Amino acid sequence: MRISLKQAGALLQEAQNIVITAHVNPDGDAIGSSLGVMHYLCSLGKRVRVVIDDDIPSNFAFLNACDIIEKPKVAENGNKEQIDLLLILDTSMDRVGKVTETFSPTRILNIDHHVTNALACPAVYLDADSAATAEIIYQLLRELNAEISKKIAMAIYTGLATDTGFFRFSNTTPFTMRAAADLLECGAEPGIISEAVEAKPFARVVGMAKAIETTELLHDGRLAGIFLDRPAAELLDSTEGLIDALRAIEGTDVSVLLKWKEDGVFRISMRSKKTDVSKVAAAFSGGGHEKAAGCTLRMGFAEAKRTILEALEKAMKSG
Ligand SMILES: [Mn+2]
Repeated sequence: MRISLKQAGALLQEAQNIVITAHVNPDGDAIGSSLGVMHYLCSLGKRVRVVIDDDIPSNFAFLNACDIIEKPKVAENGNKEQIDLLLILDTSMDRVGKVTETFSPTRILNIDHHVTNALACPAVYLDADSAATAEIIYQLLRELNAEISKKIAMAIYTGLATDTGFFRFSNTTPFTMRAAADLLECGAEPGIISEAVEAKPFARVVGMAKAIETTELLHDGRLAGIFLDRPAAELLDSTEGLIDALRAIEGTDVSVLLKWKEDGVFRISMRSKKTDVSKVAAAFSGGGHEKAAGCTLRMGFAEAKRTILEALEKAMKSG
């Protein structure tokens, strides 16, 4: 059921023992939103943990993310830990891994900005017009008259900045900028955040350069794609930022990155300037936004490449 922001705030205030989670493969918004709301709830004296079923990129060490965020530990006897509230951020329930097997919450609250959210949680606050879940968290804290400490400001600003490509993507609104300005006044340091978030090991920069060399331009240059089979994918420890490099190619509408995950499983990321790629992602049980979405294909490399290219071609024609 969809609820108002006020109702979401009331659910948070009523609960004492709270677990916050976000999607696997966590990004700056998942991590920043989680930590921002955690610091606030801790300041009210509640018992709060952030539990995410994945590794936390070391880029977020400046938020102490790697120390604070725990991985779920499923009990051997299958018993679940009783908690008051599970807060699921930046995704629906389907992408939180083993968190749902670990905790037995009295209530579940889902806050998200993905238009593809399945609305499966009993209480969902969804605002697909928000640039980031962090933007919703900012609004929520202002609604609750929360005092925004420097720690909270740093975390929320990180989510806002990463989901908007540092305030450059089309999801950036006047509200986003006002929220960011307010967060700067609360102590967020944009230089520290951008340096930390964008830092890459040297080997990755070289690996990215090699991957970019394999870029294929299709449909008169309107589609740019990188297709990484197992050997190519294994040379890269992360493909973070690779798709954004494609987005910058003049004349492109759609950028696609196909990457081997395990045998028979390929991860697809898509970005666009015009075409609605969230529909393409949804057709393969993925999700995202109109201009940034992703999905997983379970098939061989050649078939996965053909499948996603056909779907994108169709979407580009109809858009
Ligand atoms: Mn987000």
